[in-house]
Amino acid sequence: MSYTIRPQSAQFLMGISDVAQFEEWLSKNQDAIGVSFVGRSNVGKSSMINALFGGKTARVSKTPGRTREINIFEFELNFNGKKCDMPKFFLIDLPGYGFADVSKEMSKNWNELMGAFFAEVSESMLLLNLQDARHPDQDADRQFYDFIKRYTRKTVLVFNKIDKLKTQKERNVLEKLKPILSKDYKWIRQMYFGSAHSKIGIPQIEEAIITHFLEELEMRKAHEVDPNLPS
Ligand SMILES: Nc1nc2c(ncn2[C@@H]2O[C@H](COP(=O)(O)OP(=O)(O)OP(=O)(O)O)[C@@H](O)[C@H]2O)c(=O)[nH]1
Ligand SMILES: [Mg+2]
Repeated sequence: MSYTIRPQSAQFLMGISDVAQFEEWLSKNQDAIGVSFVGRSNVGKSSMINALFGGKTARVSKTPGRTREINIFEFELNFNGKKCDMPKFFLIDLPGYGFADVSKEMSKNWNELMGAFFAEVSESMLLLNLQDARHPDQDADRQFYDFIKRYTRKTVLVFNKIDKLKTQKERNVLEKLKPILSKDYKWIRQMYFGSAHSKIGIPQIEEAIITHFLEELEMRKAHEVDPNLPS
């Protein structure tokens, strides 16, 4: 592939903790193209972001539930290893869901903030959902899909921490789950096995993200030529 994520190019822009702040960001970035990471607390969102974008882009936590804000970054792509002339893309680290110990107040805040995010953010924002390869398809994951199904986001599902699976039997459980999830959640486009630690699946996930961006840019170009095209 000629396009790659430009290593270490992700710049932190802001952390958003309430709906008003999000809407202010949105008013300036209505057609943002990007990728947002979401998953249960501790599933490895920040680690996966670091594996894809380089170094210490996002903070990795020892205690679950660390990322409570919407953390927004922008980053660039390389073309054949060199910086290329393209718009910047957004990388968004969303607060984790399904953390058992959060207070009522915190989970209310999550619902409001994520409700606004999924309802209002541009359709060009790819959703990258991480699930734990050892404990996939948990109640919290299903509740999350119930929560977002009315927004039908283009979604890529990654089973992270695959390095922790030691036997073929454990992998087979995931292989069997794939068709079930595709049937239940039609908006999932692709599923990958990944590991932020051993880097399994990272090139494939990177390619899925970039392919999405290129498609979005193509669609915009086509719309400029013929504004009547369906989006
Ligand atoms: N074995 C293994 N451990 C991982 C992997 N990815 C993350 N971890 C570990 O899982 C823990 C949580 O990682 P984070 O990246 O902070 O997870 P998060 O989803 O961002 O967590 P919150 O922001 O708290 O919701 C850390 O101890 C990581 O080192 C992986 O692919 N394999
Ligand atoms: Mg995190």
